[in-house]
Amino acid sequence: MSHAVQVTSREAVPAEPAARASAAEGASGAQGAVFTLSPADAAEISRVAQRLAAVSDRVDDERWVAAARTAWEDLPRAFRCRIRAFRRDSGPAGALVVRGLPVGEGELPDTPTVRGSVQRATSRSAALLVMTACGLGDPAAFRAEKSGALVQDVVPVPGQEDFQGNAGSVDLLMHNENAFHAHRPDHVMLLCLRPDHERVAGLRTASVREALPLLSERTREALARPEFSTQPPPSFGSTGGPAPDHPVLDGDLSDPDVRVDFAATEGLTPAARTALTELSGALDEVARTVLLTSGDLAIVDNHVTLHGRTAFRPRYDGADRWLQRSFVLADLRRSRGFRPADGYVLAP
Ligand SMILES: O=C(O)CCC(=O)C(=O)O
Ligand SMILES: [Fe+2]
Repeated sequence: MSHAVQVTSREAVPAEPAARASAAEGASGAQGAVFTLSPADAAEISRVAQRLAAVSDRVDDERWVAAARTAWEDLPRAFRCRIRAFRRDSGPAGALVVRGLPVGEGELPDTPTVRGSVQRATSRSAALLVMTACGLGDPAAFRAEKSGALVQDVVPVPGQEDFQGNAGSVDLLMHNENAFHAHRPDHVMLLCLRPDHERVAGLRTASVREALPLLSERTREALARPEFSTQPPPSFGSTGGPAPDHPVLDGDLSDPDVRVDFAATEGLTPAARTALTELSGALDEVARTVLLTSGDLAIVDNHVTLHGRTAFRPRYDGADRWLQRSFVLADLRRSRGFRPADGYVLAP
């Protein structure tokens, strides 16, 4: 299972992002790892999610999250095993798409169009996200972003087309989620309720595991020095001062964590700036694009994989692209000092 790569030579290990796509379990092809639910498992998940949605009408109710943790145990074994395996090892692509989740496609209301839109009321899709968060760790949110809701809408907003955030519809640059934050999510989950009209909006993911062999040793060393500064994304309000300077690559440098947001991270030295440019090129070379469709859940390992989105054209007619998003913290206790009353919301 080791992802350690030989990093002694620039050409040592060619990445193979263009490997054949395959829907097989664990396959890591052009779309990364894909896990397709059987119809029987999807039906069982639907029953569990509907039961859970009926337990309370409020998502951000700690008792509902506790009920979701219990309900996770009732989900089909194959699904739980795949999620838990991904938690242990997110693979070369550091991302997994689960296909065929029951999001109630035919019964969905119009896609929201307002900025900061969140889901406070329980629903089948909210149940799916919060149960899965409990399988990966615990759900979490940030008070300063989308009002700290555990289930957030990712929808295009009129007038925000050029915004570098999930309300926009131009290319969204590659980023680790909340890269500036000491307790950034361990996993980002994006559940597709509706694709865009033209089916061109692609979730892009790029793993440092696959980009690393394309980087020179000098670049890897430069990225491992704490010579980078990352600003909070525009979706955050004020966070009370700048985050400390940090390295982009951290940990075991044969399988490092990556921490960068190409819209918010700057190199503080000429070598750091050059290294960022090289990293960006390498990530682009290994990036995968997946056109999420209704019932697809993308899970991104935010330690090793960046994500972004290709451009699309919203119509604001109620049938636009609609994802729901939740964050996961693998070890909630570590962020206790940021979470008032031991809740799920980090503040500031
Ligand atoms: O729209 C997408 O596919 C991804 C947006 C994004 O980066 C996010 O919601 O965190
Ligand atoms: Fe994001």
